[in-house]
Amino acid sequence: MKYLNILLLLFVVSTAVRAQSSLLQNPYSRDHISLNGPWHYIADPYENGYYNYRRKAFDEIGNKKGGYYDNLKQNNPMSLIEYDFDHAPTLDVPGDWNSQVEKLELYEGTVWYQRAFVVSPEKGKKYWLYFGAVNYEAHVYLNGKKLGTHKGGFTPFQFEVTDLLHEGDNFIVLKVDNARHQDEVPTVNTDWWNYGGVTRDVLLINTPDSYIQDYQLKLNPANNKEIRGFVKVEGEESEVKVAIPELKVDKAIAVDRNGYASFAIPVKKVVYWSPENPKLYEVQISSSNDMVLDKIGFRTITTEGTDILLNGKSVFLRGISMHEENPFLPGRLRGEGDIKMLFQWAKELNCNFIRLAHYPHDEKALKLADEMGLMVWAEIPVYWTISWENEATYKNAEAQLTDMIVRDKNRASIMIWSVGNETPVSEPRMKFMGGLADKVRSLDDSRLVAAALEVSQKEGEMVWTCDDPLVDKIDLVSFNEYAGWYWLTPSELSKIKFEFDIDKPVFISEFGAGALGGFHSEDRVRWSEEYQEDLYIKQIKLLTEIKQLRGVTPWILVDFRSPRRPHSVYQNFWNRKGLISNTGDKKKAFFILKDYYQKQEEAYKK
Ligand code: GCB
Repeated sequence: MKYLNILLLLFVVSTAVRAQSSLLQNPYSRDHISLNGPWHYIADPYENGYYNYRRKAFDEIGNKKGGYYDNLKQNNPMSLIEYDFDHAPTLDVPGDWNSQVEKLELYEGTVWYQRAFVVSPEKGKKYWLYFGAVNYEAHVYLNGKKLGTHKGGFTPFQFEVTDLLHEGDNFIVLKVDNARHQDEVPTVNTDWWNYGGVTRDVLLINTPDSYIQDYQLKLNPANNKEIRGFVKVEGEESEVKVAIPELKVDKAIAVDRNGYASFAIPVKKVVYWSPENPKLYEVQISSSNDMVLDKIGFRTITTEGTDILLNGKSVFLRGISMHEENPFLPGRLRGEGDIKMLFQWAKELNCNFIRLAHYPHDEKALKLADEMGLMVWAEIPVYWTISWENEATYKNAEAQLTDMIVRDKNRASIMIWSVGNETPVSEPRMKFMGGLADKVRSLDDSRLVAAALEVSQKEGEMVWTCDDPLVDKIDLVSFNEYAGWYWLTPSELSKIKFEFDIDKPVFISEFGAGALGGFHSEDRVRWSEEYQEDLYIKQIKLLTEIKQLRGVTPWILVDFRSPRRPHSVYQNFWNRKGLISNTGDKKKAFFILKDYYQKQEEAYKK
C-alpha cells in the first residue's frame, strides 16, 4: 500500500477528537503487538502540515465549506504534496530525534511521524493504541482520523481504536512538537536536554470486550498483616478473582455498580520487600474472560519523628540522583539494558535508593527497581519557574502527577512521590505545590510526599536550614544544597552549621560539584576530579553533623547532556557533576561516597 500524501488523507476524513480513556494498568502483560521500529518522519519547522497559509488548523477547517476539503476538490495548488511519507527517511521508535539525525540535534518544533502496520482485528475484542511517552505534545491520527492529543513528555497515554482498525493495512500519523513554552510543564528553562520524539514504546494492545482496566495491591499502611486494594473492570462483570499463590490467597470479590471490587485480605507470613530482600509475589487478577499477571512486593514506609521507617525499621536512604540518559548512547534511554547499567552502577556505589530526576522515568525502570532492590524517589517535571498562576498549567502538572501514580502505584520500590524541584517560595507557588501534595495524599496513602526544596540561611552567615512553608505539608525536610560549588568553597564548609526546628526526617536531595573525568590537579582547581573529591569529603563531614539526616541523593550518578553547559574546555554541553564520566569512568568522588555508604549501611544494621 502506498502512503503518498498521507497528510492529505488525514484531514479530509474526520476531525472528531476522541476523549482519552483511562490508562490500562500493566500494558506489557496484555496481549499486544509492538509498533516499535523505523517510522517515517518529516520535520516541519513552520508547521505547514498542520496549518494552512492563513494559519488555520486543517484539523478544524478540513470539512467545512470553503475549507481545506473544498480546496482540495478544486485542485487547489496549496495542497500538501510536499508531505510524502513514502520517500521520507526513518527514525527509530523508541528514540528521540535529536540523537538520531545530526541536523535535528538542536531542533525544537514539529516532526511528523508515520508508520504502517498490518492487523486482523478479532470480533469481540477491544483494541488500544498505547504510547509509553512522546515528548512533548502529540496529535495522533489512525487511518486518517484524529484520535486526540496529549501533552506531557514522560507519561503514557492511549486511545481505544476498536472501530477504526481496518482488516489488513493500517497507518498511524503523529504530529510531535517539543517546542518549549512558559505555561507548560516543564517550562522553558531546564538543565537537561529537551529530547523530542516518540521516546518510549508504542503498543497495539487488545483486551476482551469486558476487561480489567486497573488494579492496586498494597499492604495496609496501618496493618502489615493485611493486603488491601481494588480491581476495576469495564463491562459486564459481577465478580473478579485475586490470587497470590505463594501466600495461599485466592479470593473472589464482588464488583460494585461502578465496576470496582475492593478488598482487604488478611495474610500471615508475608516476606516484606526491602533492598536487602526485594521479594516479589506473583499476583493473578482475573475476571470471567480476562487475566493480568503482575509481580508485586509488600512493604510499609512511614515516618516517626525524624526517622524514616521501612517495614517499621529505621532506614538511611543511601541514594544517588540520575537522569534517564545513557552516556554511551546519545539521547534518551532506549531499553531495559540501559536502565540496568545505570542501576548496577548505583548498586556498586552501595546505594539502596535512587532519585529518578526530574520527571517520570520509563515504567520498566520501576519494575527493575522492584527486582533489584532499589528504593525510589519519583518526580514530576515541576521545575524552577513554572507559571504558578495559570490554571491550565496546574491542571497539566496534576494530570502528569496522577498519570505517574496511576501507572506506578503497584511498585513496592517507590517510597516517595516528589511534587517538584527547586521552586521559589511565593504565595501562588505555595497554592500550586500544596495542591499537588494534597493530590498525592488523595491518591496514595502508602508512600511519602516530598519535594526538592532549597536551602536557606537561618541566622548569621553560617547557620543554614530549609525555611519553606511547604515543609509543613510534606513528610520530609528535603532540599538541595550546593555549598562548595555555587556558594562558598569546599574548605569553607567546615564553618557551616545546619539547624532544623521541625520534627521530621531531613533529606538532602542534591549536592555536588562539576569535574571533568580524567582532569587532575594537585591544587584541587575547579573542574578537577580532586576538587569534586574534596567537596564530597567535606560535604560528608557536614552530613554526619546533621542528627536528623535520614538520606541523601547527591547530584548525580553520571554526566548528562545539557544546553545550559557550554564551557568549551570543561563541559561541551555536558553537566559534569556525574560521579561517573560520559566515558563510563568512575571519578575519585565515586569512591568517597561509596565508602560513606558502606559505613552508613553498617551503622544502620545495628
Ligand atoms: C539543581 C537542579 C538540577 C541541576 C543541578 C546543577 O539544583 O535541580 O537539575 O542539574 O542543580 O547541576 O546545577
